[in-house]
Amino acid sequence: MENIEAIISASLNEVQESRVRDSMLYSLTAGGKRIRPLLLFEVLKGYGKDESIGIPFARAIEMIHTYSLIHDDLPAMDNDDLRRGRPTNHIQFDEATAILAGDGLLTEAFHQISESREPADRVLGCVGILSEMAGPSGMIYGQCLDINESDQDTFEEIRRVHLYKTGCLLSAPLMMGAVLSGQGEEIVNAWHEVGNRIGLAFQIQDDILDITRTAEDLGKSNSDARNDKVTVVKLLGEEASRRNVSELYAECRSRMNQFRGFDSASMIHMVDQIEARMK
Ligand code: GRG
Repeated sequence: MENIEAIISASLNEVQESRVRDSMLYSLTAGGKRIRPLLLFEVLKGYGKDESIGIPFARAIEMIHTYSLIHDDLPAMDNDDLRRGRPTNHIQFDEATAILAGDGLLTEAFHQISESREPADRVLGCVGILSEMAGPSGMIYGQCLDINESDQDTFEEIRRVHLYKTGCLLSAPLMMGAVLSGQGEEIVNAWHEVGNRIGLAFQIQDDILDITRTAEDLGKSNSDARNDKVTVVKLLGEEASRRNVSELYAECRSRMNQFRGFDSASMIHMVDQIEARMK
């Protein structure tokens, strides 16, 4: 299989040339960490499947993630001007094009999945998971809670925002990988639980990085600090937050070790890398 950058960059090769395609490609190829597609490939690898069957789904998840970042950066949302080390999409292009680029990435994601030649019940299972995790009962619900500050006073309320806004899109590739590997509902739900923990830990890490690293290091502006948002780190303090992150990743490793027929070595290596991330 080609490397992840080649796979993601080729996603829009068949799309009509236009300003909106340029704008989609600008953000899609801006050098994200590619954690979500890599998680999908790790699940397939662990179950001994040919990783290349995951390509349409890996592209789809990265497209949806990229669309969410483009829309999140818009003036009507966080109004950020730096993302992945570059001007945000609406700064580089314009607001209308950035909205269309997000819409285009979201729609094209499901077109990519339609190209899969895996058994139809598995493909359909993935469509159900991805649309639920990205949609109004998943990431969009999280974003809806996030833009309403009255929903974020307590630790539990903040965790709920993280679970939906961040966790759902990290659970989706794990769950899709399990479905494509022929796992049943119970195991797919168990992967969802792993994704929830990665999501919570990932977001707390993000909040720690926001106060310990510069915008230049991170390649993105820190609108949470600008908007004086309540975060887990502000509520618990940095030390307790770091402990919480370690505990959550330890739980993930332990759960991954318990999946029958799953060789967890490579996935656990990836979890170690996510835990050590500096951006
Ligand atoms: C606006 C539809 C809509 C949804 C917004 C995902 C999201 C919901 C907003 C993005 C802002 C944000 C801080 C989300 C939390 C998840 C998160 C930490 C995203 C950044 O993911 P990384 O670190 O980014 O994987 P890269 O750039 O590496 O891909």
